[in-house]
Amino acid sequence: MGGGHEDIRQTIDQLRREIEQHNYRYYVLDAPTITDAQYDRLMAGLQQLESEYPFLLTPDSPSQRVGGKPREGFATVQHTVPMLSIANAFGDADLKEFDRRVRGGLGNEPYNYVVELKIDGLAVSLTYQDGILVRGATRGSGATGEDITANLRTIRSIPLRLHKPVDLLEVRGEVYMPKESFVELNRRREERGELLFANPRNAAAGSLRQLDPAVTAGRNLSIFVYGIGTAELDGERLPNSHSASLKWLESLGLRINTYHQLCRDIGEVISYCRIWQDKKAALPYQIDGIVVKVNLLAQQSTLGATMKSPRWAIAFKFPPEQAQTTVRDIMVSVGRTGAITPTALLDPVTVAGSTVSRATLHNLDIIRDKDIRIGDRVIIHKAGDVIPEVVEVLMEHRTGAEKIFSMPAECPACGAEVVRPSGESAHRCTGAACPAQLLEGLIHFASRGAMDIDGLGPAVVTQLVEAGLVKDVSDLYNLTLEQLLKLERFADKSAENLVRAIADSKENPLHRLIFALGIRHVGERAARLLADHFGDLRRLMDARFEELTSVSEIGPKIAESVVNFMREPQNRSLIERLIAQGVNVVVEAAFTAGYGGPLAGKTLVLTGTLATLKREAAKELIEKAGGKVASSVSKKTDYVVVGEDPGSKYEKAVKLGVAVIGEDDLWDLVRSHD
Ligand code: 1X8
Repeated sequence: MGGGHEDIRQTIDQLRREIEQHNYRYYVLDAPTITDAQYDRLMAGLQQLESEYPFLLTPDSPSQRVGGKPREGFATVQHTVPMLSIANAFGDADLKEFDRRVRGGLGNEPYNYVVELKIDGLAVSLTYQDGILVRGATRGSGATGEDITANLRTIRSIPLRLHKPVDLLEVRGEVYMPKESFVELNRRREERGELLFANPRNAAAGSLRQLDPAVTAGRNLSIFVYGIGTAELDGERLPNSHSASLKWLESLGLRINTYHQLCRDIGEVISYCRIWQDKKAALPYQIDGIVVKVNLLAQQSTLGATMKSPRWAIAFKFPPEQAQTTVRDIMVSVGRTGAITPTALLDPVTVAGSTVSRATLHNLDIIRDKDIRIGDRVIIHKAGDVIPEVVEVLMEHRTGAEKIFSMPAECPACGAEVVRPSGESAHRCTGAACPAQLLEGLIHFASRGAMDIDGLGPAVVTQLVEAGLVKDVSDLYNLTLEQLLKLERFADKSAENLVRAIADSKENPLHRLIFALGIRHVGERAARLLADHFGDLRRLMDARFEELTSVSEIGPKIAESVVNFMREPQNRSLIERLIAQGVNVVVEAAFTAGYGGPLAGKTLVLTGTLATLKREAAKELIEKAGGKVASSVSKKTDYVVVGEDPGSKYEKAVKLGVAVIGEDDLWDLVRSHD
């Protein structure tokens, strides 16, 4: 198969290279050269071609990062070279003691150290065979870990293919969640009344432990690679020092942390640790110390390792940053979905480099569990270096004058009743026209990932709402230069830019609009799946629960939420207004899933092992062509697709006189669109 498609193959190949290059620029170099929308278009182009020519699909295609279906558990993998942990140093004395042992071990020959940041994430191992990512595993016990290849493939800074082929390469690195993503993830979870992650490391660990790679894909994880486990390479010489290894790994397209430095002695190491203790708060990811390594690999071998850790490395750990203060009051605020969040107002105190005067208390359960009362003396810290939180109450300071907090019965923004839905930890405002919810909804609509309207942040949105210019998101598209110029802080240029940015957002791909609508439980990934499947917002408006759940990865919770949202007359008329204003509500690709596809209205049943298609891929192929896959054969079945070793479904099809076809016939059907 595949002969006669050389031109298509080349086009697909070039698109893949181009997309991978933009991935590399964006996720590894942090220096993108195209906009998100342009990237989306390239990817849509590739997916379009791949759906028309599924036999040209390969696992290293950038469209295949999220593949496969949820699994039952993770397989165990044996690390060929054990993944050791590094011994800790808690102060200068420990570092000096480490240096004395290194000097003794090397018999007074000269040596250097490399110092690097210790990323607070999860250690993983990546194996490349002939330059292709074949396995990713957790550190686990160090001797054995878990196979999390499918999850690691979704991390865009992990190359699926190295820039140069190396026979065999096993590298180690740290997967982490950027502070900003951690804050955003917890904010969303709080809105939904879900359990919160304590810090970015737990969030990263939880995301990698997902049985469904689609969940991991939505978590914005990244990686820094910092070492080599095994490298086999014919002809070429391998690096002989740690600093040269880092350069080499970088040249292969792997993401290296740029903050590392050669130190001539332990004094320089100690200074480096001091510098980062003060500077670490400014990093976009959390670090918990500095890793110190002897640079020459030959000297590392001489020093060797104990059962637990190498003798040539040590991790300087930063002390945790906490502070004591007093809770003066507890106030509540209202989010986009009406979640009511309590916040402690504190006597100002410095923690991790900044003054803190409030701390989120998340929800009533947490206040009760920690027994936080107004007037309490408390210890606070910053979760993920960012979010001030109360760690614990200093009970020995209790005087008896402290006041117990209770949730208000009415929304502080609109006066509507406050309820606590069963099974949720959040309290919610029930007011449909609550101004606080409107404000948050508008901010979400304009945010990155949603409609991405430059210059329309929280401050401007507040201004627009207070001036009465915007009552729902569709009003944004009626804003005029004259109206903006009357507002404070707007000059000709900024007003023009905002009007243009709002107008430009009309051309956004459909999935951004669906996400921007703020339908509960519909995150960025679900929005993409819905856009791909329905192809037109008008079709999504009338989608039934059954069709929604038939979309792969869309479960009953999301489906129910979409149906409820679309049933609401206010939401329907909002969508009609957006359409009237010319906001794009269709997927541009010509071949939109389901709608008039070659298998539209057809029901197929799969049985047996197909020659080239895995079951999931066959299902996707059929659905992309507009057909449905059912699990059992009935008179309503249009075709039964039969592979090797078919089951009883085949016999039933014959008995009922349902058309029986093979994989080749399926391909023909799918490609038969006029
Ligand atoms: C753990 C870590 C290492 C490095 C950075 N972050 C970590 N969490 C590094 O080498 N730069 S090394 C390491 C380990 O060997 N357990």
